[in-house]
Amino acid sequence: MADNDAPNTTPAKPAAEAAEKSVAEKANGGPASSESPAQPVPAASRPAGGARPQRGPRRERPDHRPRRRGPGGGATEPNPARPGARSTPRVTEWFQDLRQERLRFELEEIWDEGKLAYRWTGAITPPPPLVEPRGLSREQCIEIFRWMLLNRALEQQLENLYKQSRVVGGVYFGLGQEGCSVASAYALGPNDWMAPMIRNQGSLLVRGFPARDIMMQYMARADSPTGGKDGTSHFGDLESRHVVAPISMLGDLIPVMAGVCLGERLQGREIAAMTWIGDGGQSTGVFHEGLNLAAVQNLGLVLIVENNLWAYSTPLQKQTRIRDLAIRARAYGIPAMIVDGTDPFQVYQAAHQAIERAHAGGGPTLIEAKLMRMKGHAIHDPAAYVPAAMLEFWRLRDPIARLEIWLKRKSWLDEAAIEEMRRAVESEILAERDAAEASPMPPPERAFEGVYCDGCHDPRPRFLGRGRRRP
Ligand SMILES: Cc1ncc(C[n+]2csc(CCOP(=O)(O)OP(=O)(O)O)c2C)c(N)n1
Ligand SMILES: [Mg+2]
Repeated sequence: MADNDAPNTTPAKPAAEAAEKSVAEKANGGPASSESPAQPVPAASRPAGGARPQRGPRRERPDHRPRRRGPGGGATEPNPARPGARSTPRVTEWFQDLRQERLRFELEEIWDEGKLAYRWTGAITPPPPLVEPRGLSREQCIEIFRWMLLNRALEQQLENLYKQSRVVGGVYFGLGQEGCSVASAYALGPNDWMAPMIRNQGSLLVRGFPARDIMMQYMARADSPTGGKDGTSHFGDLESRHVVAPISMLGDLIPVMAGVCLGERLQGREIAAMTWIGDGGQSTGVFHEGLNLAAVQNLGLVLIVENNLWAYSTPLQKQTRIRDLAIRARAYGIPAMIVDGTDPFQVYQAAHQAIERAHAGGGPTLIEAKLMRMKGHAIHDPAAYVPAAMLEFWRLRDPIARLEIWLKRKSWLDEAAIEEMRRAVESEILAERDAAEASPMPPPERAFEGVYCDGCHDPRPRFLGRGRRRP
């Protein structure tokens, strides 16, 4: 497979580079420089692990109307036929490919001893170095690395707990996707919203959920975010962290998050609402409906398509004939970016740009992150259908290993410092596991609580028509 559907605008055109540069410069309060790390970006600032984001001052838009901007994030070109109107942006303005390497491999369907199998052909080459981070300081790069280590250590611990029969239900892994989960959520500001999917445990950690919450949830303990009533990562926090819980029906989070943006706009605020979807989930009808709704309403949806090449046992080739899922954005008139999902700096850069656009009332962005699901669909799936050579190719693109090499080359962390960080992360996870295990199972009666309102709410219509009175 070679990804070849995207418009040939790469490497980034000068206009796109200039736009990115100005975003990065704005964020840094000065020109971006890889040698002199930038100051922390306000949109990325967040409380330390476990702390809750505070609601800061918000941009008021009293007329409730979004600021109209071109999908490229900047103004579109004036339309000479209709003075005052703006013409449709050119292709180069809607599409950016930030990648350093193009993937060239083939996956063929074969019959092996009467069984369906796949053959992967391609060169198993090492990846290029990570791109220079834009708008991220040295400390922030190291912080991202630490979140990624924590993400992986958490999932390893979940696997152990499952094998000890302590997990109720299955376990889903984001192995190989940690850089994407972490760096995308890292770009969100405290007033933005997110809705993770099952592989985005890293985003939950970045957003301030302690690892014990995730473990307790998987073990259905009484102190878990859902009090033991739901499992896996099916929990959120609407009050302070602005996290909508995952929805099992793939694609449904897209219109929900579009609705979150609309709700905020009706209260005078332009925010970014990030959610993730897979290559398989992109085939649902609600993906198209939700994205179109966000597009026509110019809502600040930041949709990250994690193209990990498999949807359960269905390879991308069987899902769609296109290879670059980002080109679908064109159908909705919204901008798209392609990033190497194993390079956290590319992911951050794209997410940051999309979030800035959302804050400025510039509407939705679709970001396709190319990466690989390095384990089965869930813990029960050994993924024997994935060819070994394909895994070998992607193992060289392990996001943690790539960032580790990059940090060492930069002399920002040496071997000893990395070892110490790994140990600290490991003991943090063990302490979190002990705390999670100390939580009891919920009492059976709890199953009857919270099903119907028993006086905890005062349900009344919030928005009444003119002339109507509250009952
Ligand atoms: C609408 C809908 N159809 C089918 C499923 C069952 N299902 C759950 S996950 C999954 C595969 C999803 O693949 P993808 O979107 O590529 O995400 P990945 O698991 O690779 O991260 C399927 C088919 C579902 N949850 N929702
Ligand atoms: Mg997939």
